[in-house]
Amino acid sequence: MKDFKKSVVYQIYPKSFYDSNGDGIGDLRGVIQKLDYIRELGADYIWMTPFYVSPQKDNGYDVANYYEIDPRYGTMQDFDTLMEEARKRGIRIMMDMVFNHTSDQNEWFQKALAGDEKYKNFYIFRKGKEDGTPPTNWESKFGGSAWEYVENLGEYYLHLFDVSQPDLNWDNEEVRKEVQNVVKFWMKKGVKGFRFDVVNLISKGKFEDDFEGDGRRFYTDGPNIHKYLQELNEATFGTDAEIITVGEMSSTSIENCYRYAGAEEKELSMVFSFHHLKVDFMGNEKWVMVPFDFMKLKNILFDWQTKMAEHDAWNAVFWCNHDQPRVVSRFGNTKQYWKESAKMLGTVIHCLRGTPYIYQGEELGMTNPGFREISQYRDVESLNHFRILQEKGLTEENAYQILGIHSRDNSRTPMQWDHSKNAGFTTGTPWIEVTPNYVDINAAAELEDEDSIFHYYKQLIALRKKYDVIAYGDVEPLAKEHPSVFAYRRSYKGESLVVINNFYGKDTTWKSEIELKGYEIILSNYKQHDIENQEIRMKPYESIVLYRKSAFA
Ligand code: TEU
Ligand code: CA
Repeated sequence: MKDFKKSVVYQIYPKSFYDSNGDGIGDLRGVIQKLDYIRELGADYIWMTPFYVSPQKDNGYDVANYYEIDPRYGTMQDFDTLMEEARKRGIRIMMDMVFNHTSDQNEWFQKALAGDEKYKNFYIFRKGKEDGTPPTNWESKFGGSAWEYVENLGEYYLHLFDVSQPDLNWDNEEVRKEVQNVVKFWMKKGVKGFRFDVVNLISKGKFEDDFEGDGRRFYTDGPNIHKYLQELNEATFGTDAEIITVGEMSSTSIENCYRYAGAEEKELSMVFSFHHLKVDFMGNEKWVMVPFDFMKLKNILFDWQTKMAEHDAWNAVFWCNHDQPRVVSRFGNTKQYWKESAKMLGTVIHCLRGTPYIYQGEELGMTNPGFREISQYRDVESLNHFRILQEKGLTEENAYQILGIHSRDNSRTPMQWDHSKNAGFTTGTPWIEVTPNYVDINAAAELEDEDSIFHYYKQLIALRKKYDVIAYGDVEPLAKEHPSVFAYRRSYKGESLVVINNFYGKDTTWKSEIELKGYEIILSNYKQHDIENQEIRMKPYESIVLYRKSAFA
């Protein structure tokens, strides 16, 4: 049995991973062909974003049929082969379960639209206000109203995401049973991991106008959320101790996460939270251009680290996924210190308390693509906000700059396999353009180079397996007030680990508040170090991981 505290998850966005048949779209056979690459890296699980039948309005997060594979990605036979080939390599598959909403093409929604009462009650239909406006003033997370009017029913339906993604009504027991059946179906196929998409939004509270925000306070971590998760756990994955689960928690509170991911609670193994990835927002507003706030980043991560530990609850730790820009472009340096900063960012995350997630290409230091034209963008959220920003009065140029920083397409460009045409991703025309720097930044080159970011990530994964303190240790923030150093100590049964990182491209000095005698360096992105007594002079983006084992444990 795998221990999720010792495990690392590698995230694959199948559409952009590897195309096996030249149609420009990555597919399951492509994933099979690259399993040895993931084994080489050393990841234990592969989380794959959705590849069920879907019109792809939101790249698969709009599910039309939960029981079948979209032909673009392959067949059920390909899926079975993938499971088998992964198993042979000691890798497990984690499926993405999208249960807050379905696609409007899902047969349940089609029946609802046709007026079938049973299926209307699978979704959230409401009459408009007397003046004909939507039931509440809530905003969709992808822009515009969260309600869509259906002429022939004379009612609106709720969609927290795209208009093509109607929200399911979890207060209807039949919906909860249907969802359980989906999980059971994939469990029977041998799936040992589940990621639940925006699962803390499933229990809607009161349908009231929000005069303080966009409506999220009425449906986030809603009234029956813990009950519904416990019920799902008990009826499905809770019966198999080998299964690990992670819930994606949108705008959640830490108090709720103690329960979602608490060792004693029967809900989920761990949670993704996003507060640390809003440090380059203005409040909740993502579509702005502001430098990231390092002190805020540090405080949020430390806060979650220490409080989740106090409550015996478990974090997923990560910088990147298919919704986030590339971290080296965001918090690192893509020019002079590309390699150093990518390694430093990896160190910060992988030595924290929690299960690390690596998003495809992060282990290569892939960057944002630098798109300049709206025709290069594919993401529904980006396309909507490009329009909304200009409606708000921003110039087109400004809108491009903001998209260039925050668009989800920044992470969705094809995986950079080698320096051949299209980065070796496809022999056809890729569904989204390749980032031009693939000629230098690619897997083939990094596999060859012992000093590459790839090999550094490989070491980070190996260290977690080797040292219990990384998997199980307590966390203690260090250098809290330092304006550029991110440091912490981990401790476990006489082992201790001190992780020190310079988050910026300038030299800096830190005088450690703890005794550093007796430690050895087990990992660093530099060969030379300048440590004298308690004083550490650090080079740009330098990372040092120190380890000590006490003889008296
Ligand atoms: O994302 C949830 C979510 O709210 C954000 O990631 C969102 O995409 C963005 O931050 C808004 O600015 C999940 C999936 O990961 C995402 O790909 C889906 O589009 C979304 O749910 C809907 O299923
Ligand atoms: Ca293909």
